Amino acid sequence: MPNYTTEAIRTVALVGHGAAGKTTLTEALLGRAGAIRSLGSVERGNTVCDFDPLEKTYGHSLNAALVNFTWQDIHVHLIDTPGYPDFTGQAIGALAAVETAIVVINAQAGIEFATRRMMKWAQARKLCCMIVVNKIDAENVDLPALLADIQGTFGKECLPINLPAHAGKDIVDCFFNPDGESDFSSVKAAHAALVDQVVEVDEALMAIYLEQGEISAEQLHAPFEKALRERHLIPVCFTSARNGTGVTELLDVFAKLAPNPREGNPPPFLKGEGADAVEFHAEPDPAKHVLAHVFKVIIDPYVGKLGVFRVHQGTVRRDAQLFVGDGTRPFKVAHLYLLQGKEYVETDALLPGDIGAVAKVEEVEFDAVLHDSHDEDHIHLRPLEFPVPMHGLAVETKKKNDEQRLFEVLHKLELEDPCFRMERHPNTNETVIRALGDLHLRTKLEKLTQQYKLELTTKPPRIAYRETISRKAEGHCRHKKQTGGAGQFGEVFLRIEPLPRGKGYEFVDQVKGGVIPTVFIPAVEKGVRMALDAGVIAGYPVDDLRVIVYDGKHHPVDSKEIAFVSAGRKAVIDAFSKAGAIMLEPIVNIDIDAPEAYVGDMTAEIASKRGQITGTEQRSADIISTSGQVPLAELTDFQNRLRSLTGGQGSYSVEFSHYAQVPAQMQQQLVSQHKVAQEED
Ligand SMILES: Nc1nc2c(ncn2[C@@H]2O[C@H](COP(=O)(O)OP(=O)(O)O)[C@@H](O)[C@H]2O)c(=O)[nH]1
Ligand SMILES: [Mg+2]
Repeated sequence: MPNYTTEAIRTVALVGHGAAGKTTLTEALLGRAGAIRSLGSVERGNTVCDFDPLEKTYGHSLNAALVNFTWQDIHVHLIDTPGYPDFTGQAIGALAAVETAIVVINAQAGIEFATRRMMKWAQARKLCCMIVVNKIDAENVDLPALLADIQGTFGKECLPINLPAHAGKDIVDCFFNPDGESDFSSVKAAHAALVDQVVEVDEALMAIYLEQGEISAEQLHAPFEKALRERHLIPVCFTSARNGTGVTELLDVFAKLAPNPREGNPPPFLKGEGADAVEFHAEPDPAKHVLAHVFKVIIDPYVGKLGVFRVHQGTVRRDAQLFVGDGTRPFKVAHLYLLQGKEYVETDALLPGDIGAVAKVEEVEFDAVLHDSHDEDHIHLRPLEFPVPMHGLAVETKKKNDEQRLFEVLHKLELEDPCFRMERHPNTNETVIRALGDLHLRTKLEKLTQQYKLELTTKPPRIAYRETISRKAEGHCRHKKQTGGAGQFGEVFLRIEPLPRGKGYEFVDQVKGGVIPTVFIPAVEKGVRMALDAGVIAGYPVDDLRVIVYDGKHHPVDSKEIAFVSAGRKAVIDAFSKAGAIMLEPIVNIDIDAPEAYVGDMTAEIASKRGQITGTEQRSADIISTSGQVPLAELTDFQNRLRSLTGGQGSYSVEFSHYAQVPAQMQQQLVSQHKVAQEED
């Protein structure tokens, strides 16, 4: 059994914009706590957290990495997350595993895009938040101005819990110290502001404070945690990860002030499915049934599949039997690990609050709940909201034999990353991978080629156009072949009618008197489907139409399935040619978030893309969201366009809305492209 208790555990995730210094700070914390002997650096590519070869190549984090260390008998689980927007999914997953989100701000760059974004995600999950201002050693840093900016953006409840002193060489505590020297503001003022803020959540304590004028740190502890939980307080700390200033003080903040698993907001579990689901409170009691949540899956080339989980209730022991979700067969925890960067360290038991991993369990998936009793079936965490991957690329293996392996590997990558998706488009015969941005896609491709040795070609994915008709029409085909031996005969009369948008395809058999024998009707439909799936005018599947077969002829000897397949196919093509064929394209809802100054550019951008603006909305202090509808075909390369328009400060999301008719000129283009392609074949 562990020689510590749940009360001695702290769980924190470092989040924030890229290059704020999260990975370096993690290294410094590990060093100061004595968990590593020498400090690595991001530049040399030898930090504990950026161990992936691709992270070394790019010089920044691509994955969430876990470490743990002990400081003054307190066990800290820390998750270092990537700040680059393409890898947000990793950071969001990590938020499901911790009590405290630590938003790291680069003192030199100030509040950045991902700073805001991560603060928003952390608040949405009701986490306790802290801010660490890092790089206080750097040049051109104006800390008082930054602090004012932080308070202006995230609220007056952002209060310094320590302050730089002696020209940034030291950090002084302002919570336990009522007075002292500091470089700006004053310890006394900061202390008073903290106490004032904390007692506001506890009326009885407020009365004592008003009466006595001072209050002990012990008395403040419980209301301090309450203020964190209620977001009535966001402590701000200062560090230089590079030269170690403030690192010990930050460890002290973890140990003395960060919430333990009983003090944070309870994880938002739900029991039951859909609308019937009710809130469920896990209790961080080691003696109760086990309840753990898998917030990350790693496919390790040597160890296999690892499910990384946070224990919320009960004790997970090696050799225990655990269920995955509603699964009926338990698995045995053959190996139980603590993660230290790329190292897996075996352990025997994990308590509520601990973060660890199980290996080689096929059923374990991202977001799965692990438990040891059927009482805990149907429990899941309130779903995490991830950005939807829309950035697509069509991939194909150079060797035909590799195709199956490509699907398997892509499936693995999907399991690892909730913001990565694979789609198969049987109609266009394309495998499309989707991710959050260019770099995200590129890292996946590199993994496919380098780690899995797949040779690939890529191209932009085809837009999923559709064909349909605008009026009723009749079609006919008499299929007849008499070349020596047995002949082929089948004749089909049919009618096609347009259906409303989104109604798909209907097939109606109105043949009377067995002129086409019932056994051959499926053959007629098969032929019809072949034509419609392949597309008639431009090679895209046909949608929104009804096909009514009403007459035909057969021959007692020469009628065969193949004859009716062929007749059905040609009859429907015949009808299509008279039915005013039109083409449809996918329209998406788009939301673009950008600083206020760019709103004009954003509306102009949507308008120039055959789009329509549906509204604008204030998202936060200076971020405006512009919404509209745009044809998906217009959004190829929009990511790069937005990046250059807004200097990287814009983000967007799209979701499918509906199909709409393409302009006549585009239709002509698509039809002639198809003709050229067919002639080449
Ligand atoms: N001057 C200075 N540079 C730092 C500090 N912390 C990190 N850096 C540098 O900032 C860059 C980004 O650091 P990194 O830890 O990768 O940031 P992350 O993207 O937030 O993980 C690296 O070049 C670090 O050496 C600091 O406290 N002071
Ligand atoms: Mg990093």
